[in-house]
Amino acid sequence: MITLALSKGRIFEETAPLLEAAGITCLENPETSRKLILPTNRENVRIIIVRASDVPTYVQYGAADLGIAGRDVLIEHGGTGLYQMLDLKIAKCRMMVAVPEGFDYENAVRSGARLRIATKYIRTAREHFAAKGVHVDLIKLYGSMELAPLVGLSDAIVDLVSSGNTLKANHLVAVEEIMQISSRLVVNQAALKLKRTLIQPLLDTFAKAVNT
Ligand code: PRT
Ligand code: MG
Repeated sequence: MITLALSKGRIFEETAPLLEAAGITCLENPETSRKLILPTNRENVRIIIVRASDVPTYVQYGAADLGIAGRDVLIEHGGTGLYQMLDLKIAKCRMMVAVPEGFDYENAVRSGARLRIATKYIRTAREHFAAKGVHVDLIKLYGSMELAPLVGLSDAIVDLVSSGNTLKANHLVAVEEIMQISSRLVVNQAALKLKRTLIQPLLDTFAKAVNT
């Protein structure tokens, strides 16, 4: 049996066609089903539905053999116990620094001001500003970072941007790109050795599906 950890929403939706290419169909819709372990048409493959940021943890401990998670999530997790096998080029977005319209970010950076940054991505933000030599106070949030500068919790945010509509609706502007994000297939290191005959064909079809 191989177990694949996915989060519902965009990652599940964008993974489904790759799974189809590998001949795997999930037999239940995670958006409507309350089940957390979903069967597939292949009796030796099952899918577990977990929170996006929990995917690497399930794979790290071998509770799932494989998982799909954003580069953002993998960086925050640290990658212990994981092989990062494949960039699936799905769920693409950019990790950005954003500030309220009218806030002079360049000037704040140049003048050496200490910046308060609200983010869910503490590790990524810390490394980014350390590399720039900017002093920051990081404020950890779990969601809706966009609100923080509007109510005076922070000067800026570090968050993911795809269409840019959320920033625009909240009168924020992106001022710096930290990195490009896409989702990666990760594999438990022990599972890759012990279940190679089951896992390798899946990796091969995924790789082929990504590049077509
Ligand atoms: O939602 P939940 O709190 O359970 O967890 P999650 O937000 O981590 O999960 P999910 O399913 O929303 O995101 C899973 C992965 O999708 C992330 O880890 C990213 O790698 C990737 N991804 C791609 C995104 C986006 N695009 C994205 N736009 N994740 C989040 N967003 C959010 C962003 O944080 C912001 O609030 O969408 C908003 C901005 O979108 P635009 O289109 O208005 O710019
Ligand atoms: Mg989300």
